[in-house]
Amino acid sequence: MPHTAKPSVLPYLDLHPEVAAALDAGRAVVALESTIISHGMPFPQNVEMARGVEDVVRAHGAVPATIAVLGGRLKVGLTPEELHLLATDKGVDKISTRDLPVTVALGRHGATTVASTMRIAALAGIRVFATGGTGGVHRGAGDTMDVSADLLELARTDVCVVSAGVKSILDIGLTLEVLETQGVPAITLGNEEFPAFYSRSSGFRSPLSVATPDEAARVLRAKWALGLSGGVLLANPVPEADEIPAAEMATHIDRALADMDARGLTGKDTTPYLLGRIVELTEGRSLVTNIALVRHNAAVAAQVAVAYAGLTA
Ligand code: PSU
Ligand code: MN
Repeated sequence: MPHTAKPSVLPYLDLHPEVAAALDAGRAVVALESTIISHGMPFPQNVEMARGVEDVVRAHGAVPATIAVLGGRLKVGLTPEELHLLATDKGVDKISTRDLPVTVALGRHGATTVASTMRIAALAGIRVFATGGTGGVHRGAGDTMDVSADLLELARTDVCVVSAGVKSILDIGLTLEVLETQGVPAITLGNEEFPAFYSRSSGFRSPLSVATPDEAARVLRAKWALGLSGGVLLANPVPEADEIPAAEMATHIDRALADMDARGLTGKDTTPYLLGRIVELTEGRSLVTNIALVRHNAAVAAQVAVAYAGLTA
């Protein structure tokens, strides 16, 4: 068992042998989340995406570690059968950090969000994580107080999350404000504008930027060496060829939000509903974009992880 995992966690943790070997040897590992599989995309694209993203991580010289809770066990690195279960079993809950103790204690299955995946990655000693988009401050949060736990986890857990920015179903301006308040660097790779998931453009200037994955790795090294605990949000704009322009997305997002309100959906059900409704409204185009941006994030995360492993060797 690698020295990187916290001792009290070991009785609950199932590290895939390949992940354990890589962590032991100080090689690059990239964590991947599972809510995007169970609640973020339809079958069979979800399982194809999950497998494809693992291949992208490997192609860039790192070991993938898809994270979930299965039968109450913290799983870091999944078998093909486990990926399939997450992609098809309707009994798998979407679980955030608050849910972890219940899912573990009662031996349930849970697909982990960005927040809970970060926490489990950190427990296992993994520092770099790729997803699609992180959660943020929901529109109308002044009334609902709906602020994703992903933001709070970024404030306290030492993991770099590579995402395509923040979904424009959220209030991007307020999301950047909360990240600033909590001391989380929101850094865009290769661009001055903060990206909006499906679109490269959000209308918000990125608070910080770096030019290369290598620079991002140096930022991680400096941050944690200085004792500045907490995460980093590395925003990686969707490639131009795959983006849906912001003006076009705005119409679909307004419609999806109105439909969500009409159904009275709140809390953890909102993001999965909105993603699914936007796939319908764009006649499948948003799904193609979502898969493309996750793969792009996985490639960048692997490059950051390889560079970071080189700096800490
Ligand atoms: N990125 C995607 N698809 C997703 C998500 C991210 O491309 O489904 C998930 C992540 O698991 C993220 C969650 O943590 O959406 C945010 O949910 P909420 O807004 O309820 O915090
Ligand atoms: Mn929420």
